[in-house]
Amino acid sequence: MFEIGIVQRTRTTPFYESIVKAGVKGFTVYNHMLLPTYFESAEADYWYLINGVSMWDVSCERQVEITGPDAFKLVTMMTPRNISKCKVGQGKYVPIVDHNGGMINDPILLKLAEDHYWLSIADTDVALWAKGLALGMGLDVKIGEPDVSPLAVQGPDADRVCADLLGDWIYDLKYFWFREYDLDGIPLVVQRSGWSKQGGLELYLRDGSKGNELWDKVAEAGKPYNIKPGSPSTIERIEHGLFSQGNDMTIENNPFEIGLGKYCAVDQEADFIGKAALQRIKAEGVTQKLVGVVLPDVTIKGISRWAPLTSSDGQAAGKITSLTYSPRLKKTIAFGMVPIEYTEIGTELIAHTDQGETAAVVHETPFIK
Ligand code: THG
Repeated sequence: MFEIGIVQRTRTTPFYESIVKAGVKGFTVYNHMLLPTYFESAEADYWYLINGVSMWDVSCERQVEITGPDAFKLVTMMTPRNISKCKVGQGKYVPIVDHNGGMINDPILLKLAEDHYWLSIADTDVALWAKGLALGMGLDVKIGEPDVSPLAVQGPDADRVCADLLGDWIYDLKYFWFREYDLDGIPLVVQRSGWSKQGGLELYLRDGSKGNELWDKVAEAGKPYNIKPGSPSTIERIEHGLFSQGNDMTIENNPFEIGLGKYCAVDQEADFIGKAALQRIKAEGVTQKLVGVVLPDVTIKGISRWAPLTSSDGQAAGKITSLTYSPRLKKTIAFGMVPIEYTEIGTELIAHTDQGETAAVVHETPFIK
């Protein structure tokens, strides 16, 4: 194999020393920052998440901070989701689209005050988009990337670890709601969230100099529960139907194609970028859709590039966007972006993977409920 050079452009995280000590074995780059990919092995890490609890350095979930008198106006303009009733202390999953309705990002919005918002972003440069919009619209806002780095605690035992560390109040947090908390001088925002369906919280560290201190405290609180270092699990997220910007969707896709139509209030009173395009797409229907796919004849652990799909009579039929072997289902599962005529459950397609040609059958998502 080869090495990827790490320079200033590829930022390290406040937890870097700790994850190296914990035995991180691989990284990817996300929002120009290192994101651990695995510690023991992808599958061992997955089982710790499913059966217990794991802690993830997800500093790369960067915050785009929008403050100022016109902050609410700008955030409203940036998403098709109706956020008019979002309360201070509440978070919401908010797709961001361009004027064609193309997916730019799918962050979580955190409303810290009436004039103070964070967009906890996936891997595209939302701050630049926000700055361009603010400039073009003549809005009175400040946009920046604050010193905030999330540490996720995920798994069936995650709440117990966090309750031992932070207090029983964490049980009262509803999904995507958050509270500010000072942990012995470590400033945090604690939210019920995280990129898995195993439950848990994310601790947004607000002082990067205290990353290793926070890591140690979580690891210590997690000891009785056998907490392990981990990272967002490709296996778990495909099993449960969590889609990834840049993999399962790009700016070429609209939210209706990827099942995010339910977050698009195209007829809301407020104006937003992409409104006319999404109204038209909703009325006309989509030409392709993201579907589940099962590859019954092979055991493939993953693909690094989109794999073409064809129909049984040799027509182009889209592509596989993400793939994994599921240890719980004991089969290879995937997502595919497929022309609408091939999206019916049970449709038999052919996948052209880098490991050969194989059958691919359209399946509902999530694979595991
Ligand atoms: N946590 C934080 N920031 C993030 C992510 C995160 N930024 C990058 C990426 N993940 C953003 N994308 C998502 C995608 C899905 C979800 C959260 C962030 C998610 N979805 C639930 C689901 O699909 O079932 C619930 C959505 C809902 O119905 O409201 O959790 O993970 N801080």
